[in-house]
Amino acid sequence: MTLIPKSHPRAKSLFIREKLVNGFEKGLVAREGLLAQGRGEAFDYLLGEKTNQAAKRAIKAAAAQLLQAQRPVISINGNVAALCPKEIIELSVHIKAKLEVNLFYTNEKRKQAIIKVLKKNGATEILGTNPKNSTRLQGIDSARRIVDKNGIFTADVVVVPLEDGDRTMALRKAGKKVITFDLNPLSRTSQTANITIVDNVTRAIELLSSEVKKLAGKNEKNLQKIISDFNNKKNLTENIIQIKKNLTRRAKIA
Ligand code: PTJ
Repeated sequence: MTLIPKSHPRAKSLFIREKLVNGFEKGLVAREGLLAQGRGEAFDYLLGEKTNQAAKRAIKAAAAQLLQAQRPVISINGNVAALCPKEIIELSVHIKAKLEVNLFYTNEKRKQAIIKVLKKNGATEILGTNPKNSTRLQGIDSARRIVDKNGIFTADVVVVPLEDGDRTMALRKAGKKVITFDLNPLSRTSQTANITIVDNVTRAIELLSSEVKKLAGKNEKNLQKIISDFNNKKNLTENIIQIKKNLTRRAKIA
């Protein structure tokens, strides 16, 4: 473990990186997960490493969507298990969502390590672990096509943090609402999800739980209005404009 001085101007980002590297060393994260983190860091840097207004709006819409869901499921991959296992489980408790381990770079040993971490952090039921309950989601070639009959397959709303491109489209085609956390507003997942939270999952996940608690008392009509007032394309464009502004500002300083 590297010692990161708290006074370092980018200490928070370096702590996130450290969590991911620790997760890799514990066998939770795929090697490719380190590359995904690098890509995320680049976008986080360009976005100013903070939760912007567009992300806050997406978080509110996601909270409303999750409170309306009948069968919500949170999909867990290696990066998420390393970065925020406790916070993901807390969210699942607030919205009564099932947790399903679903890996792109499938590997039984890694899956078991992820399950262990989730259990250590309080998860009681974890789907995606019993081959007898598995089935295929149409329209994907990767290992992500194998899903749990009682989980993602029958879910109405699926949360897919840090996702690769194909599955979001397949989930949409299967009639599901998709919520993602993705720092890259240009990614296929960002562009095809119903609600894209363009923020670091480590910052946004707790904000989402807080928003769920805030909106929990709202009636169906109010929740529906929050969802229909939200425009994902417009929100993504705002993030792209934000990146452009930050780049221009930095170019002027240089
Ligand atoms: O554990 P597995 O096998 O399921 O694999 C997980 C990874 C993440 C390796 C896999 O899904 C993958 O390769 O994803 P991609 O295609 O690299 O996409 C990940 C997206 O998440 C990219 O657009 C990144 O910018 C973004 N990202 C990376 N870190 C974060 C992030 N978004 C939010 N918060 C982060 N911390």
